[in-house]
Amino acid sequence: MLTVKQIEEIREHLEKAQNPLFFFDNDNDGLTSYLLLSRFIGRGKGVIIRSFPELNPSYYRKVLELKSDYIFILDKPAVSKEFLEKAKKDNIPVVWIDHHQVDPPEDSDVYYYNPFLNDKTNEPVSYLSYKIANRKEDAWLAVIGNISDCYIPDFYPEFYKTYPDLAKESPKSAFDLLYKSEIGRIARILDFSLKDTLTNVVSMTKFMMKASGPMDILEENLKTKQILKRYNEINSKYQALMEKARELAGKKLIYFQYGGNLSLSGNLANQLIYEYPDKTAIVVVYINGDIANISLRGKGNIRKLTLDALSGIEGASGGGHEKATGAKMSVSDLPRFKENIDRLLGE
Ligand SMILES: [Mn+2]
Repeated sequence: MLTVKQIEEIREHLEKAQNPLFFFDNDNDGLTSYLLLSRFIGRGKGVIIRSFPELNPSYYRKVLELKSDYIFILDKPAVSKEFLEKAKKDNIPVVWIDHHQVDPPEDSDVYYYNPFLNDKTNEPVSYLSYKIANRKEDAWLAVIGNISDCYIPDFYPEFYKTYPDLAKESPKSAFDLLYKSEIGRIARILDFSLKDTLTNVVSMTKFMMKASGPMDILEENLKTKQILKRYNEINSKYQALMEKARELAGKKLIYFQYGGNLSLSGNLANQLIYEYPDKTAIVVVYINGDIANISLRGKGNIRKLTLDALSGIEGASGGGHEKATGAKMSVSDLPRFKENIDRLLGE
């Protein structure tokens, strides 16, 4: 966890910022972190990060365009040096809050916060953001971000008291809520709406900035129409992919590969490990052009497995948490990667 002093420091940065720009990871943890912090100060613009694995320097354009005086980076494990240098040159403070298992940035001028560096814990950034903002009325947003990142927060019982119809009194796990409750369905709706066009993501975040509770998302009206439409479209494709992936379940491994223009590998990998908790490894490969983006889950040390399977593959990158990682490589290296996985699992 972050220390009380660190939480207070972040609060001070937020209060100082007159026109902050929040760059957030393109998932529910990133989204709700941005919403929690921005709702707390009642100002700030948000930009979803779609570059992987780094926050690209091209995103700096937004800082100039919006004349931001502060940069917050949420739930992104890597930021390009060039981006940080540009901010430094323009004298714009960078506050970077993350929870991945990574080394701190080399540049000591960055205000960097990561619970992993304190005590090896990795509470979601939306959990940290909730503790920073400390607005009880926004607990539902934090719960959405937390369960999407496989975490049940200590304030869950209070949330349950407010919204008993949307949740479970004693969930078996965070994913039990994500896949088997109404608040989980709302989280999945938001997650898929993050995969919409940039214009639609911007209107969704504007809507979410004012939303007063989780039911606002389910209510069909002009503002939610596109969010629900996008969810239904993606969900039907997603369910078809889940069907195919289930058929590939081996003894220790599920190795599933698909293509197209919609990246769902993280979502698929999460649901597969929820449905198949005994598999040593779940590997979901998303192919887009020459690039393969891979999501890995499993019951052992998946971080080690990922890094071992990548060793010797030039230009490949990857990392993440002990139980959940991502990797990226050229499609031509996939056979070698698959071989490595098989060898490491002894299949
Ligand atoms: Mn994330």
